[in-house]
Amino acid sequence: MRNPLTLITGANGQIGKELTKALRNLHGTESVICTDLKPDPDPSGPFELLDITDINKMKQLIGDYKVTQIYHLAALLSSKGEQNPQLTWSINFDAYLKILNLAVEMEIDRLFFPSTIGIYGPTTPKVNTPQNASFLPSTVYGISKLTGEMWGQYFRNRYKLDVRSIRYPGVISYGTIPSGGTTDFAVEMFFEALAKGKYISYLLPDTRLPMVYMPDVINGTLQLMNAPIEKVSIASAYNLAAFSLTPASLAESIKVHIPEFEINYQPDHRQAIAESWTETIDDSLARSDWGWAPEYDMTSMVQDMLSNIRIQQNQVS
Ligand code: VAH
Repeated sequence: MRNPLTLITGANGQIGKELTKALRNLHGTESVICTDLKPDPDPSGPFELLDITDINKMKQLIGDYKVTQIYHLAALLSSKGEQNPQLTWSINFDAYLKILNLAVEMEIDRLFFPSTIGIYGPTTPKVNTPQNASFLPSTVYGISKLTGEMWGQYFRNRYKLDVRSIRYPGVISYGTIPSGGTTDFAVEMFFEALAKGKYISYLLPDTRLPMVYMPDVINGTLQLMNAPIEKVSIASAYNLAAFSLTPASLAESIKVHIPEFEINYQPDHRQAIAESWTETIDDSLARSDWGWAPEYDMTSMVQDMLSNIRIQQNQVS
């Protein structure tokens, strides 16, 4: 494969910011072109405004920068996506199908598509969710991502486009606070515990969800993208997770470090979304195909989150 010149959509987001750092460390700042709908207040390298529904602008950027690989992260997440289903479909799917066609036309070497545990639904086995099962997602976010998975597999089979994808569980990180998701509580809780000593959870205490810590997300994503194609047995999307937690178990883990921390519960519309997903995942195919092996469990993640948020806040103050 040619020396990668990477274009990232949704680069200002929770995963985009961290992936940008990792790719620029690997390949050099100028080899990663970040794009997003809004300006990056703190760009660390090439940045272009891009509305991903503007496929002509994307084609122009790919040509201008001689892009060889794309990480297409731009999307509306599960909770925000329900506020405007038609817009969510337009952004999360219609735009993606145009990008798949553009990737073939522009002979892109490799394309990453983030899928999600949001593709699981009420008929999906809740424990040790298999790689293949009944998937009837209840959100437009999940429907758009499941459809995207199937089109990615089709473009690999029909047009030999090298599409790679992971079903991300809830992603926990300290660099960028996520928004519009159902798993955002697992990030918000840390910041509120440190700032106010209390948190009101929008999910019930025993709502168990699969999670992964950002360093493992980045390492796993790059492992998949750098794996020899013969190791990538599927182009739909790999199940992946590191640990599962509930709002109550995460609160208990935080209390080990902040004994005075208090949590209360006021479930909202996101409770039904969370209950439509699953609790634990079988990610054995990712482990056997390309060596997925998370380093962080909940205990080590909590320790790392709290210490890094404290460092971040001392730097700001
Ligand atoms: C969301 N964080 O909550 C995203 C994710 C597994 C959930 O896709 O919508």
